[in-house]
Amino acid sequence: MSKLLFASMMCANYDNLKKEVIELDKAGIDYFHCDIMDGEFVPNMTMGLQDIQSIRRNTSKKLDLHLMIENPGSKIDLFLNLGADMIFIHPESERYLSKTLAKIKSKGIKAGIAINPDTSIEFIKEILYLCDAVLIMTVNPGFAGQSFIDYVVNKVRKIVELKSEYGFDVIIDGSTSLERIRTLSEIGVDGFVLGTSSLFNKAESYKESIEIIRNI
Ligand code: S6P
Ligand code: MG
Repeated sequence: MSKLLFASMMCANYDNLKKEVIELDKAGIDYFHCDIMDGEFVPNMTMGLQDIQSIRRNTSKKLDLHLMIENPGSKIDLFLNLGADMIFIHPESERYLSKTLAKIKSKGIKAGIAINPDTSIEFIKEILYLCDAVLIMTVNPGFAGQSFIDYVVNKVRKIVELKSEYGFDVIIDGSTSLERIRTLSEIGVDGFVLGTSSLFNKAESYKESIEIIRNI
């Protein structure tokens, strides 16, 4: 089964960001996943606008932004001209979801929602028809290297069942080990954000790791 693979760029080596981007591109990654945090919605800060611009300059592959910030709608203009192909906002921090999703789409950018482990399907159902993708967090957002939260799998199954009715892709973000990628692919998940659990800080090269993941 073909899977969309997203490289979680907050896990990259920033001493050599350009080299990292070129290697991941050559290794066959589909998306460069950029985690943007504000220290408010999540207790951490990671990538900034200049990091995204640098990545954009060095690859023609797709790039997505995962905005873990308060009131993304009030800052969305900052992110619309960076060359992103897809932008995820969190419904937990946005009062005007449909308005912000529509604004993203009006620029020809795919729009998606990212949902925390504890966010219910009922909470998001109304706006699923506007989503090109749903990014399901299987860790609490903010940090790499956390443990997978098992109870989210039940929700993943239910969201996958809604895919054909609403027409969105389901992507998993958080602790996506090879074993998890295998079981979640079987359920019908379309893509995975790859961080320290399966791509970065490994003995294998990016090319070797991506080949292993594609062959699952
Ligand atoms: C975390 C962020 C993610 C992480 C990724 C790290 O808030 O949204 O994209 O970078 O989950 O992966 P791992 O394999 O270290 O958990
Ligand atoms: Mg992310």
